[in-house]
Order: sequence, then C-alpha cells, then structure tokens
Amino acid sequence: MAQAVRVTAERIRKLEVQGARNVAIAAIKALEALAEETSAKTRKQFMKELKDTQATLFASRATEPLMRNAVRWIISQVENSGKENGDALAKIVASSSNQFLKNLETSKELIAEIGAKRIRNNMVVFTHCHSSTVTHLLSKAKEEGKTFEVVCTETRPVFQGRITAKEMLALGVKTTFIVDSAARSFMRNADIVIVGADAITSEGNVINKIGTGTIALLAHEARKPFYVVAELLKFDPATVCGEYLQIEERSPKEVWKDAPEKLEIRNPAFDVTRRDFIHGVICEEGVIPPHAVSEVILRKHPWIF
Ligand code: RUB
Repeated sequence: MAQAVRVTAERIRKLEVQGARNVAIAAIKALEALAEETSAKTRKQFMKELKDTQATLFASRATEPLMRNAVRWIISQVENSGKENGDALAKIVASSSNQFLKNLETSKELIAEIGAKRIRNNMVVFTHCHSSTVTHLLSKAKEEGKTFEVVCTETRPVFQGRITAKEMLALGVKTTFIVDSAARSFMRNADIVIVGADAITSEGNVINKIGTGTIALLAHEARKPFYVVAELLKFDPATVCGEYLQIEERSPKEVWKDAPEKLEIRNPAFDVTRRDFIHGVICEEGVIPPHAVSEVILRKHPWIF
C-alpha cells in the first residue's frame, strides 16, 4: 500500500484533516497517490492494493459517508473498466478521482449560490463547529455585498469553532464566539441557524458534530429556521438497509488530559438531529426537505444503492 495512504489515514484519524469534505478530498488524493506509486502489474494485484487502501481509509473515521461514497465510486469505475493491466487501471483511478473532485467543487459552488440567497442584510447567523461548506456559503453571501453577523460556538472538546471564527474575521464579518453551553442565551438573537453535515440517513436525519442536535432543539424552541448544508453524497446508503449510522467515539484524553483515574469520560464526536427540526437541506439540487433526500439521491446517484 502506498505510504501516502497510511499518512493520510493517520492525519484523518488525528483530526489534522477535519470536516467531511476535507476528509473525502484527502482520501481521494491518497488514491491518486496510490495510482502514481503502484507497482502492480496485473488486475488482481491492483485490485488487492485498492481494497487494502479502502479498508485503511474507511477505518480512519467511522462516520464519513462522503469519503466512503467517493472511494467506492472510484473503485467501481476501475472494476467496470474491463482493463487488465496495472498501468491502465491506475490511469482510471487518476481520471475518476479527478472527475469526483471536480464534481465536489461544482456542488460546493452550487450550494453556496443557493444558500447565500437565504442570508439577508443584518441577519445574525448562528453556526456550530467548522463546516467548509457553511463558511463557503457565508463567504459567497459576503462577496454578494450582504452585511450579516455570525455567532459561533467554540465546539468542545477540540475547538473547531475557532477555525470558523478565524475564517469569518478574515472575511471581515463581525463574529461573536461563545462557549457551547451559552447556545441557548444567544439563540434568541439569531435569525437563522446554518450547520454542516457528516451524514444524512434514509429517514432524512442528519449526523453532525456533537451538540448539533441540541442546537436544533434550541432553534425549534426559539422558532428560528435551522438549515443543514451538505452535498447529496453525504447520504449513507447503508441506512436504507436498516443499519444505524455509527457514531464515532473518540479518546477521553480530548476531553480531559489528566483526568482522575476511574472517572468514566465519554466523547462521542457526532450526534443525530431528527428531520423534524430541520427546515431544509441546502444541497446542490436546491433547498429540499430532509425526507426527500433519499428520493433525490436515487434520481441523481442511483449507483450509490
Ligand atoms: C466537522 C463537522 C462538520 C461536518 C461538515 O467535524 O461536524 O460540520 O464535517 O463539514 P470534525 P464540511 O471536525 O470532527 O471532522 O461542510 O466541511 O464537509
């Protein structure tokens, strides 16, 4: 297996690469590196290398369907190519990876264009964690000349909210940074809540950074619209067959480095937001109700099933 694959998997595991999109992009680039470095001569050897790579990348984080869908699609292009020699198969990995990355970029732009329309002048936008899709949408709104403020949570335990805050300040957006437990106090001044997603289930529920479910409840209580922005390919096809989406549980050390012995610390990375609390999923196909995601995905990406 290519060294780049091992290094990428480790970087994803340690959160040096963060956020579902970035994780997927890093995994695709690792496949590109494998295509360049491979010494496989036959189809059998090459497929073995690809499958080992898939297993290593999938094991790096448990709750990342976009990465899984990307890797599965690229491998399926190789499987269906009918080519037999290693070089020809490596070229297919390179070209499919490139195509997938381009499509991801197009989706990101479309989502930003559609979502920016939901931002009106003088709005206070509440967000949680760091989603590159959310911050791109906000940068698009800013580029369009809109004036708005952002409230972002710090996002314990690893403070991804700091990335969001820095990006917003760099854009020249007035930003208020709060501890997670202050969310309820600041919800009343918010006009809209926009968060990203790691996964969308067949029932239209959304999995995102731990705390998102609570923020959705707070938005509901304060009657504020709660939007999720995500590429359709964050849909997890395994949930159609009844599987629960696995929620990654990370090291207790992230929560408390020198905690007293015998203290049980739990550190789930994500939680589930029920579709009832989501006003809309802003995706590359438009603003759609969460329960319609499976239908839209079936129409746009039937291969996923
Ligand atoms: C990041 C997180 C983000 C989603 C969406 O969690 O929950 O909201 O991944 O991000 P972590 P994006 O920091 O644990 O990866 O829109 O960039 O895909």
